[in-house]
Amino acid sequence: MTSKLASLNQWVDSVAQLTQADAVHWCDGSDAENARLVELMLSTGDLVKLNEQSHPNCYLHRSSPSDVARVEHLTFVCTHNPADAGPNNNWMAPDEAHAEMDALYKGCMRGRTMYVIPYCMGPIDSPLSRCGVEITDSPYVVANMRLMTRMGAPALARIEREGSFVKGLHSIGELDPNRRFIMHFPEELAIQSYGSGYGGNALLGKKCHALRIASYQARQEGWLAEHMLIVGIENPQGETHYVAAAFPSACGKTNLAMLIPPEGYRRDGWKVWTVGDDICWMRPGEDGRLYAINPEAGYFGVAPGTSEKTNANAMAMLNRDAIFTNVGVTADNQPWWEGMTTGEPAKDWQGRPYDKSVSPAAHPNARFTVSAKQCPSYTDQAEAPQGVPISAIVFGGRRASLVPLVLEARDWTHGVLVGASMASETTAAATGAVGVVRRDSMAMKPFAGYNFGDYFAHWLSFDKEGAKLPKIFQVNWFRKDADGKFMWPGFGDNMRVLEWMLKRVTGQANAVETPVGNLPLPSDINTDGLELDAAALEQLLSIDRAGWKAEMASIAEYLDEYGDRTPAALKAERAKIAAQLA
Ligand code: GTP
Ligand code: SPV
Ligand code: MN
Repeated sequence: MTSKLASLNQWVDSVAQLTQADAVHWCDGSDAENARLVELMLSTGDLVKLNEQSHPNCYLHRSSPSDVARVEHLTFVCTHNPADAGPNNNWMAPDEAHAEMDALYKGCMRGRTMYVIPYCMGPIDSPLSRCGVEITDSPYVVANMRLMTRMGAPALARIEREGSFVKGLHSIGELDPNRRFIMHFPEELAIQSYGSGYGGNALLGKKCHALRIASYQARQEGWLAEHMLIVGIENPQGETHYVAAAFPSACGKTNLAMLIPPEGYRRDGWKVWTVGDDICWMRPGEDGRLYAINPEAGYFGVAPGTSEKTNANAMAMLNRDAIFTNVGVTADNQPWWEGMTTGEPAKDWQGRPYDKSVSPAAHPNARFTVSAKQCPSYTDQAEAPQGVPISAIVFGGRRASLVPLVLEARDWTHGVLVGASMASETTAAATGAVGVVRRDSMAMKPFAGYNFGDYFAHWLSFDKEGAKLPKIFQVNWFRKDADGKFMWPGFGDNMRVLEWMLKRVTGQANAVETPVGNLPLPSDINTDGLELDAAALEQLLSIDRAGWKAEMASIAEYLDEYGDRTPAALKAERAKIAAQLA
């Protein structure tokens, strides 16, 4: 097969030539194609079949033990001018990067089939959607891309109509951490990845295209590509407000997107609708509001910690047609991970007999891949070509101290500062130390495809004549007490914080003004049925002025890292707050 687009055919031919692939397979996205790939992977051991009774059509993939997470130190943005990539990215000159990658790709698919995956990020009929083609030698990548994107024939038809697409080339190579690179060429709309089969490194539609390349395009075209969930909150009057929330990797997006409200809320008629759990593309509509789509069609979610208690919606969607990566299994081959409330592990994620003193059953960054439509709280609005209007933007992270449960930014500029100065503890989603607090602006530190200084300016530029921008909030579900325990119950109870935020949007809730933002009084939070003592809530909603003074000094240094590219308005906003705290 070939396509009707000469430029696509030429690129596919040139890659086949370079990689010396044995065969070229154009993916149509059909069930029959998927079934053949699954058979192939079962025969090679790439997949292990899970219990057909409890988990029909579910499979386990055990990755190479040194290929379990994103590799930020091996991820590059290759622009002609290094300053365009910015200090927030690793940079390599495009010529040098191409030479490096061509050497790795040369002959790398000998004996392998090269799969050509046309995909669309976003609903096929949405003007906000964008397409790409990923070439890969990994059937596991094909199976995951089929769940995570609109892949195959309809995407190819759109690509042929539009004539342009993002070119993504991926090979698992030898899965050698010393021969591994994730390269981005935003000026060429191209991605080149080698040596890893892991999600964020290998499913190129996801972080590489929908965040790094898309954020670069979005700046040029006046929209935003963000590491955000999108969730709809329906109140008892039947009105639905959509919230977009940016939390760093493994900091709670999937859980907030699928939240089940506490019993009292459900009785009163509150409902929660899932639009997306990881990526949000937003653009101003004709009425001045921001409209958002979820460019993805599936969830590539963190398994550990997911349970009937924390995320019953996720548990319900994971009992059929799902791929599990690096989880443990029970004696009867059901998937198992830490936090699960039933069953017990027999084998760990590397297939060894489970021994708690050797390894957890699941790798801390074990993941599931599943179609979004299987989530009980999924809404048809996620397919709306025009997107959903956003009423509130939320920034959050893991902060054991300082950051209160919730605060509201005074205005857009203050909100952009709140997002830009976010910090969070690192997690197992990327290789490297876990639990180290680092600045992670808008949860985009690993994902912005250009200089953060320019990115902050782009955010500020949305505040213009006629704009009806969402309110901006900051949350922190992860405050810890002196014993190191989480102070806030989190999960479903986060609904209590969402209610306050949405009532601020509609002018129905109170707030107290402080230099760092507006906070609820404890009495402004609905605590019916909540098991939390009054002193803890008081502490979660208080501002430590000395701590914030130090934070503001540290934020000043951080903003200076981007030199002249940091907008003066952002520095002025920070200076104003610092002066009020002094
Ligand atoms: P990525 O897919 O990596 O972008 O992550 P994510 O932001 O979607 O994170 P996810 O919702 O999967 O949560 C990661 C971990 O945080 C899981 O182990 C959750 O159980 C835990 N978590 C999520 N929400 C809360 C919360 O409100 N409180 C606490 N204490 N833990 C939470
Ligand atoms: C993340 O790390 O933020 C993820 C998983 O959502 S990955 O697709 O690997 O980026
Ligand atoms: Mn993510």
